[in-house]
Amino acid sequence: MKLSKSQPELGVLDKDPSKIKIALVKAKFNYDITEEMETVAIKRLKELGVKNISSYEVPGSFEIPYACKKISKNYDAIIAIGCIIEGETDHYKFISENSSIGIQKVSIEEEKPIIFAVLTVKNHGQATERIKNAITYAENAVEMACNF
Ligand code: DLZ
Repeated sequence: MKLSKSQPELGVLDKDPSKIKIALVKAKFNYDITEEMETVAIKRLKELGVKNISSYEVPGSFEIPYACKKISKNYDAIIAIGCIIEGETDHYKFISENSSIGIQKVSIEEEKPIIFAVLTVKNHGQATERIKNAITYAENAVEMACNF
């Protein structure tokens, strides 16, 4: 049986991926997850022909929108990587809401594609299972940078 894919293959690209500039902004909180996601994303970007790749680190997912705003003019797309694990306090809610809304706000304000690669999960196991999603996030960044 053929497994269904959540997304179709990367379509036609209007630009050559070797000409685009991509930045990754990665939260250090839950570093074992975010570092691995960064590695997976960079590998996929290189497979797709992207040559100009820069990485930035911020303390946690809450700081991602600000960093994206500061660097956005220098890149064709940004991949925002974070991992927010639900705890026993409301911190999870505040960080995930502000991170997601902040990223979208910066993306629209700066007219820059920012890929939302921030995991919001209940536990470490769920986060580990989703590290591979970074492949799709890399593809999303290339598609948006090349076609818009
Ligand atoms: C403080 C905090 C907590 C409790 N949990 C997370 C998390 O699960 N994921 C994440 O990326 N960051 C977390 N942080 C850190 C905040 O994002 C932020 O760095 C601090 O509140 C300082 O502004």
